[in-house]
Amino acid sequence: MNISQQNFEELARVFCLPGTIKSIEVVGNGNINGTFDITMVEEDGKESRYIFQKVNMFVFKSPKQIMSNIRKITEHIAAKLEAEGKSRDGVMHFFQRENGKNYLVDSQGFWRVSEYVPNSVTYNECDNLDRLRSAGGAFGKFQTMLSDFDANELYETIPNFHNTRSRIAVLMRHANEDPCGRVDEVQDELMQIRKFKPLAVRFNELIDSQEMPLRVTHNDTKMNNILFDATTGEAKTVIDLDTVMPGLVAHDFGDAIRFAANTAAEDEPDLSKVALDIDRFRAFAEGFIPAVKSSLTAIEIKTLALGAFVMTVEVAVRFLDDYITGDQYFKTLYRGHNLVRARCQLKLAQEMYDRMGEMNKIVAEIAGMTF
Ligand code: GN1
Ligand code: MG
Repeated sequence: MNISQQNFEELARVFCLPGTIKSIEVVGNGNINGTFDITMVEEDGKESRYIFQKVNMFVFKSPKQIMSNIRKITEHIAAKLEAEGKSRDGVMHFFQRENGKNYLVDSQGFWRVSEYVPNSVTYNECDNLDRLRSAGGAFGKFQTMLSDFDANELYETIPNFHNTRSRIAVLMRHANEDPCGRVDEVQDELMQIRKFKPLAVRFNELIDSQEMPLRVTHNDTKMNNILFDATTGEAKTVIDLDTVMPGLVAHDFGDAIRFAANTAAEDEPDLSKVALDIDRFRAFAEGFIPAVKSSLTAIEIKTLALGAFVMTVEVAVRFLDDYITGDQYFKTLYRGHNLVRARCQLKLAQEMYDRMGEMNKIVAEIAGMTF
């Protein structure tokens, strides 16, 4: 990506930000978009920070639709926070241009600019149980805030995003086509996915039979998609709103567990380090379940732990699919990175499969239910 200081100066001007750019830092957390932390300084020396983001148009085919979704969602949440007398820092804020648009398309791509939430910090490490509990509360609260939001108002930003059955079908089709000659080396992984499939498509069945309601969900609940207050350690803002669309609460719970309750990083090559940390599972669940419980049906609660397994298999499928089709979707740092990620996720999924009973017991206990 060849973006010059001049490009950023131009963006700052278009989004009506005062001052000149003092520094530009690349934020390396996400696997999809390009994110930059920009500090601007005004004539009187006043400094302000902003987040500039270049949206990945290979992944998001209609970024204008994302920005329309985001505008509606953030306005909905901001109104609720205001009614509760809470700070607006609890929801992201995007800047508008003079013409009212909250994005700009230039020769480099699709850009948006958001406020930097003061004194905030993100974490990739998930070993602090209090922090996990707080993260669970924040994602749960986010879900509850949107429980009265009409899903028909939202575009489906990535069709079939958490359609596990379709994700597996696409992978198997690409495995037959073998476009990059990489399928020979992934036979064990494909076999494991075939073994997991009957349980991994359980949500498809429950949606098809209308036993499970679709809600407005976040759909990308990694720990690093939360801003924490650097002083108090409390989770304060849920970020990365690109995939907010109709989904299952179990997807949000499950994806968060997939990332946070892994004893290793999502792309750990040494599989002996990869395991399910049940204390972390419990801590996140202790934050999440009380925040969502009152609006959920019994089956939604009973399938939360299953969500962890399903989301872990699903992302393994996505990483493996990206590997065999030439690493076009996720950012990769080295050849084989997506395969390493897929193997790590499959190891974790196996752990979850083996320990489903333990996870369910904890959910039942926290929810005060028997199942
Ligand atoms: C991507 O952008 P980021 O890093 O928050 C991906 C998620 C995956 C995740 C795996 C739009 O999230 O679905 O679970 O990587 N986002 C999109 O790390 O595909
Ligand atoms: Mg992210």
